[in-house]
Amino acid sequence: MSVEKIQVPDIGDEQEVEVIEILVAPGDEVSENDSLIVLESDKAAMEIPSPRAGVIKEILVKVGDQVSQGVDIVSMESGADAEADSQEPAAEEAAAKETDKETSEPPAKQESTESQAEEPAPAAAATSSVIDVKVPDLGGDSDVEVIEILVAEGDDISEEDGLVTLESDKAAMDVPSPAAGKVRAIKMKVGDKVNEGSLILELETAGDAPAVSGPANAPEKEESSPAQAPVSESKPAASVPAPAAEPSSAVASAGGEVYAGPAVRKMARELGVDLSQVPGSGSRGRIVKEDVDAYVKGIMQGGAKPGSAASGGAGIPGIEDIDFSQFGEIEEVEMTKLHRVTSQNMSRNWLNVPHVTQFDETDITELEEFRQAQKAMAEKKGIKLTPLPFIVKACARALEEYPQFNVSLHSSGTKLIQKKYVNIGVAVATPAGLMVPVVKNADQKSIWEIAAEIAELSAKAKDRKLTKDDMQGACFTVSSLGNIGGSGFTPIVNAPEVAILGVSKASVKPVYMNNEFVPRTMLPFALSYDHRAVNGVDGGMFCTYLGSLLNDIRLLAL
Ligand code: CAO
Repeated sequence: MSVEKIQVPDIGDEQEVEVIEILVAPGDEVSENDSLIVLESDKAAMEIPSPRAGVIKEILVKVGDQVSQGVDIVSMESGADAEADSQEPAAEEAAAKETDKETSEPPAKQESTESQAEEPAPAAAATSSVIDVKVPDLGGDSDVEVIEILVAEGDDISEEDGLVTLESDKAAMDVPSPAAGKVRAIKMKVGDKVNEGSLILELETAGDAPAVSGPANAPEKEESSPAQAPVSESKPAASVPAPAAEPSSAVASAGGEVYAGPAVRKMARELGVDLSQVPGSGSRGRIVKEDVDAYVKGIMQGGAKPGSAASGGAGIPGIEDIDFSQFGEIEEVEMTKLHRVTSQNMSRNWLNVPHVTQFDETDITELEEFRQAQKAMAEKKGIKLTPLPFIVKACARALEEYPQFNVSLHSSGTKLIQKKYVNIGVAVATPAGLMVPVVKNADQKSIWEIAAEIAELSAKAKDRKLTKDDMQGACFTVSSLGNIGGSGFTPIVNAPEVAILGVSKASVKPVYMNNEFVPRTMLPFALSYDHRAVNGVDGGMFCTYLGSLLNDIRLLAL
């Protein structure tokens, strides 16, 4: 056994590249070719593989370090066959393993391209000239797919601007322009399978551009043409990076879960976007520029607030508009303002809140008997006594018992705001849409008072007479579909509240009690909560407690 240092292998002509991820930790057992770190230049991301199996002893770089060929990455204890005294074990091992001459002798290859580059350029035209820009050295890859065209015909581009993104099963890479100029004609399209030397585009360059035009697909001319020399000479990193470092392991899906090309990574860095948060819409989930755009747009519009009803926001691709008239008669109907606001709030809440919904049911036979017995009194008071005020009162009591449900999350993600008051929102269906007026201090009110207030608020809601104050300050919401039907639904938390109760229709069911089935009135309900604020055990306890209060309403009097 020997301990050796694994170094950054030949990484083309890149001088300094950034360590963007460390993929191993001390004590890790790695196999030959397991990736150790991810490096990223502005042209490519690459994983550096271990040249052999071993155990990681020490990590010698950290994220953010700028490294170049020969820099120590890790120290590793490897088997007896490991040559500890190797000057450049990674590069040498990789090179030794790679029988392909092209990849085992990258320096020679570079030299040869450099010598091509050094060939005297034909007298530079004083006026503009057109050069063929071709796919550079692909590090042994062939039939690589064009997954993005980054320029359009007529575009003025600078040297180094990305032209196309190519993707093999190991890497995605942007091919940079060898010179500044105007894109005259694009010669490939997304989906094409290309190889080294394939014509990408014709570029009109300024007079003394370091390139001259050459007929496409003319290898002879291509080799001797200075037009190609800059591509292969000065941009080898645009090919699959680090051919000497096992090109088979150089992948662009650097950064663990993140699958994005260098141009997208650069864009994300510039915008401060965490790519791990961006859903990719490209092939195999690859993140493309449009995904980053959509993500940023979603944030700018207020977190996950959608730009339109069809867009989910938060980088989620929108749903395309379809011409439904092709299937039959249609009519476009304007949404009311209330409907639009509700729609946006629903999306915002759905996308921001990690929901859990727990279902339960409780025996309200006695509650119903009591309620029926109060009908005469209710009529006298001019109040309609439904199960709802009992439910609101029971929720208020449960919030007192489980104050972890009476909180809001601070946007910093580091604090909870604990509320010491108990206001309950009640969802009211109106012809214009859904409204949620608030029964304030429900914990301090009698069931009669709550019933009267719900009646008043829902009448105001239906008449569009609710004030701002009527609608503000809820700690928790009750949404009752009990008068309609259904045995359960998953209500959406009305953020910044952290929980909502969905009530379904009570019905008489056979319940096994005291060794026999007896008819009981069972009320199904569902509690949705924000799992960031509330854990499942609390959810279960809240439901059980709420059920017990409705099962025996005498408990509400205590
Ligand atoms: N099970 C069985 N019957 C129920 C019930 C339940 N869970 N809840 C209410 N009922 C009964 C009532 O007792 C009443 O019958 P009686 O007159 O015989 O007593 C009948 O259904 C109608 O009740 P109601 O709807 O007039 O009164 P309510 O207090 O239950 O609800 C209100 C008031 C304003 C909340 C309700 O009218 C409403 O708008 N509900 C819709 C809420 C909603 O849209 N939620 C979804 C939001 S998410 O899209």
